[in-house]
Amino acid sequence: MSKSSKTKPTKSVTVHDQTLYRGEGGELHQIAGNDTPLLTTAQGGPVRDDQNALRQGSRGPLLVEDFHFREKIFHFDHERIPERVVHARGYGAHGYFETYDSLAKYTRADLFQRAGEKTPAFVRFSTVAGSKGSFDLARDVRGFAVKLYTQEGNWDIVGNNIPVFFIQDAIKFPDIIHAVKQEPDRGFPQAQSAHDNFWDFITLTPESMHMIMWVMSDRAIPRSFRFMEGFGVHTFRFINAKDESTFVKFHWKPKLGLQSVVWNEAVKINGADPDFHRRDLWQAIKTGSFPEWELQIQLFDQAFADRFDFDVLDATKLIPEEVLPPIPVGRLVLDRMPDNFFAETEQVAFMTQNVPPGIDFSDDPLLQGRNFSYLDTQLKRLGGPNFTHIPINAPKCPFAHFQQDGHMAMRNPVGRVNYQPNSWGEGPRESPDRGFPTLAEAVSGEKARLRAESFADHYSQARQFFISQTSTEQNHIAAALIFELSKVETTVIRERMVSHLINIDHDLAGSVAKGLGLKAMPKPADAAVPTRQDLAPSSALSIIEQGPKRFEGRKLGVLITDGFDAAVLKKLQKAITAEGATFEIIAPSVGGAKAADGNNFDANQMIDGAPSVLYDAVVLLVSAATDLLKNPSARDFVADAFAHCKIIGYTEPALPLLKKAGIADALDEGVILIKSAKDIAPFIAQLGKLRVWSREAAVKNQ
Ligand code: HDE
Repeated sequence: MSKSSKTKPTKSVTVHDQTLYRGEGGELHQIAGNDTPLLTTAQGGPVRDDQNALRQGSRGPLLVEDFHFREKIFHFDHERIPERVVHARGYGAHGYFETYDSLAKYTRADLFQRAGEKTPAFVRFSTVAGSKGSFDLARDVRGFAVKLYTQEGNWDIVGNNIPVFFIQDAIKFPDIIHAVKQEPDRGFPQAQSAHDNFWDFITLTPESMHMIMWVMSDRAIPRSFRFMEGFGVHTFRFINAKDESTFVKFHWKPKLGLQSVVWNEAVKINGADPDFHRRDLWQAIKTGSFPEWELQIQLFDQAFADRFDFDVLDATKLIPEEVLPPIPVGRLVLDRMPDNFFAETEQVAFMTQNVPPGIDFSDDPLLQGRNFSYLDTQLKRLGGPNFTHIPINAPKCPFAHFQQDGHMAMRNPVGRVNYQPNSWGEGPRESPDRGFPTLAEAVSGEKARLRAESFADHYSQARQFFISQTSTEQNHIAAALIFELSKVETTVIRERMVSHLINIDHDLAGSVAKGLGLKAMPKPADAAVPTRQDLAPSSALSIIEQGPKRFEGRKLGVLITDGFDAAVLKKLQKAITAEGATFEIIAPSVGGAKAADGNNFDANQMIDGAPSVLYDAVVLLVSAATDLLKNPSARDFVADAFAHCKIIGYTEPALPLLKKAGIADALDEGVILIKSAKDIAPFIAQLGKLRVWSREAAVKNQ
């Protein structure tokens, strides 16, 4: 054996409180001491050297007998499981659901029987189209999947942040998903719907028009998971102890109100912090600001379903909250991040068919198709039928069955009995009283591939959604359509979309046609049913109307430079904390800045790494703008905050920076001078507005 292949300890050193020794090649080895666990192989064998593979001679080939190297690399090579075919990028958290009052009148579901009952929960938020490593601020639907570990088994409400869907029949799901994902020949675009295949499919599928209005609205670019609604989408059923059924729709309402970003901001956030939504949820939970949603339900009977304007089994329709006001029944609180992302968030398996006794399905053909689909996807992703043995998927109530064996079986039965009925008087048995009751619904009809006539109106609710928006939000929808369609290379597809828009709203169609530079207006698309003009606007559909009116849960960015007024900063910090909001200090370097009183304040971010898109409002707490004027990041910081209609606080010496950003002549009520600490209170009072939307038109005309 050559001398250099030995790894005898030569000299011990201490690094970060750990005793290490240097091998002969100079490399550092960790020594397992009394407090440090010994590194072993997966088989438990102690490892002597984890820095060098076994080789012949110091510069020779590696040896096959190195079982430690082989096992380590083998395991690494198999670390990935297939990402979800949809909703691949997601982020989850633990929490609980608390029931307000008994709903025994409507459902026998155990979790709704007792006021104050707490049910453990795991929630995963996601985008739909992008891969696992894609950015958070894609224009996309957000998944809002809730797993409730009830005393009668897991209940998964696998919903979205939009209450309707693109298609009416599950058989079209592979088509819509193929169309939105990367085009198969070129492998792009990633996490974007702005391309020909998507708009080709959409414009050939009029049933998607209602959903498209939502996806082109700011709902598809939420500011945070914490500020978005969740919806069960389909009509479900409650079943009570007398086997009586009531239809039900589920809505999650964020306690902090709704908020989205603007498109230009979304594009920039994706560059500045692709994990913006993940970081936001992580920080909120880690700092004890636990996000909360209220569960509200729309309850109705068959008579309501019969007289309602649309078919309640059609997932492209909603029931306006003004028509059927939702009832608050409980709250969902997220208070704990997973210990391990892979084990929990990646391996969690949601399935629409997971419902406890007291919840039942409707005949919505999309829901029925989903109930069939989700088991397959778990088998593919998690590698075998025992995915309920993974702790995140295991029920938290007593359970017993005769399923056995299979890949990676972790819970193995003991004893002789693995079937029933048996003569040994052992093992679980079914219970007609306590088991899951399926509603004895009478169904009839011929087998056929059919779409009900009652599903045929594709434009009326798309129109209702559009007319329910504030003018700011309507402008955003038009701009989104123009942006997306401008990326579509085939003119006829652009025209086809405008022909659908004519059936939704003439003015919208006109703006989009103009924005796309169409030479002539196309003919309206053929409509199976003419668009209804009589549906009343519903303010529940507008984000701005459902805004928070307070700054709680939001984030202020404070830019400081040497010589700033520490008293103002301290008062600002105190006031923001009292609002339940957070702040970050930004300085030319992360080392911070020295206040006029001589004290140094560390920064959380340096200006080049913290564009204003990362904040809900900003303050320019500077004593002299001289150095900032030379820094393009500082100029963009201000110009973007203004263009994105944010509230800006500034000190007088910051004026040259406002000028440099081109906004000094356009100051409005959202740009607020802070002369001293006593100006903080009026500034904070403005923050609840979140945005000065009237500025948007001014910015356009600048
Ligand atoms: Fe899903 N969907 N989906 N979906 N879906 C999946 O299941 C599917 C639909 C939704 O965070 C997959 O575990 C079909 C509507 C969410 O893990 C897959 C149809 C709604 C999530 C699947 C739909 C959703 C999924 C992929 C058409 C809103 C992420 C990985 C009938 C109400 C859950 C997985 C998580 C995930 C199938 C339509 C929501 C392939 C066939 C409508 C939030 O099984």
